[in-house]
Amino acid sequence: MGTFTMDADWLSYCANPSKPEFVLPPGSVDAHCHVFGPGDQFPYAPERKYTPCDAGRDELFALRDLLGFDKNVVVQATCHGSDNSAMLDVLRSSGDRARGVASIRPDFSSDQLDEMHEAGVRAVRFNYVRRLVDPKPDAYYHQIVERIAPLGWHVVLYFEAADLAERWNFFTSLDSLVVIDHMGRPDVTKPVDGPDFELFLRLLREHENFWSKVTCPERLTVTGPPGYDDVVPFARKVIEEFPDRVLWGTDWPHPNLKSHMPDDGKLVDFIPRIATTEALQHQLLVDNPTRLYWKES
Ligand code: 0GY
Repeated sequence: MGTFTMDADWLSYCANPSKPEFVLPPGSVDAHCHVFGPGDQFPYAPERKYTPCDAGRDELFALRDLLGFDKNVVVQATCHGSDNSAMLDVLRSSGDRARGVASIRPDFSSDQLDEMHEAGVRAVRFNYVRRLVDPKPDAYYHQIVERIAPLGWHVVLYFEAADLAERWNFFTSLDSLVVIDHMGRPDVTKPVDGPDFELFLRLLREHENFWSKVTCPERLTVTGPPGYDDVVPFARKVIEEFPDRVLWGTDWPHPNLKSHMPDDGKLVDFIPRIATTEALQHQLLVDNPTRLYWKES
């Protein structure tokens, strides 16, 4: 077990986030966040592509309470590889207020998967972003799909907009529920009704098992904070067309941001700009994530 030095250009999460003006409805779920380490307790993976600042469960729970969320869905971060210990520790410490999205390998035993399920894991993530992981062939993911089928887990996909056409056949062959991270990372300098984003919308229109996270304005924006105005039409479009298949999350502690680090309170204040009615907000923040992650199993 060693000590780790974060990357020289790493931006740490906002140390003193503001209390949001937007009051989250009771039962709201932060459906996309991570923990990093702490590295001396949960070492970072040798094959990682970045070394972050530590950002552990106590900080995550404090943020949850400050922002007014009731629950978290913790997505295994690539800096921990397929060692899910830090994420599982959050789930086990949460008093049933956290669920997990794991990163697994086909050689995980059934006992290991059962234990993860017991702790609150409900999905696996397939990551196609090359700056985060080395690509794997479809056959590798097919093996994982077979492993998780008996548990009823779903699949979370993280890919760049340009990957969608190339991976279309594999993605649409998945018959589990599938959640796409960050709206498939659209290029928000392009028109919302242009061919690239239309392909993404078509995926959701033609495949009712596909959901989308309407997350990460801070990651997708080109015009920048505080308004993230360029991201608004994209997120609004997805929420209004698929109100019962969208999720929202902070993405705390915001890995690999280079331009700025958001104040998480201000990120919450972004929500009413993209979910513009109380009914849409309730679906996005409460009904959808609760149905997906806290259903009886
Ligand atoms: C995100 C985005 C990123 C990183 C990860 O697991 C990860 O390392 O997801 C990224 O760098 O775009 O969803 O947090």
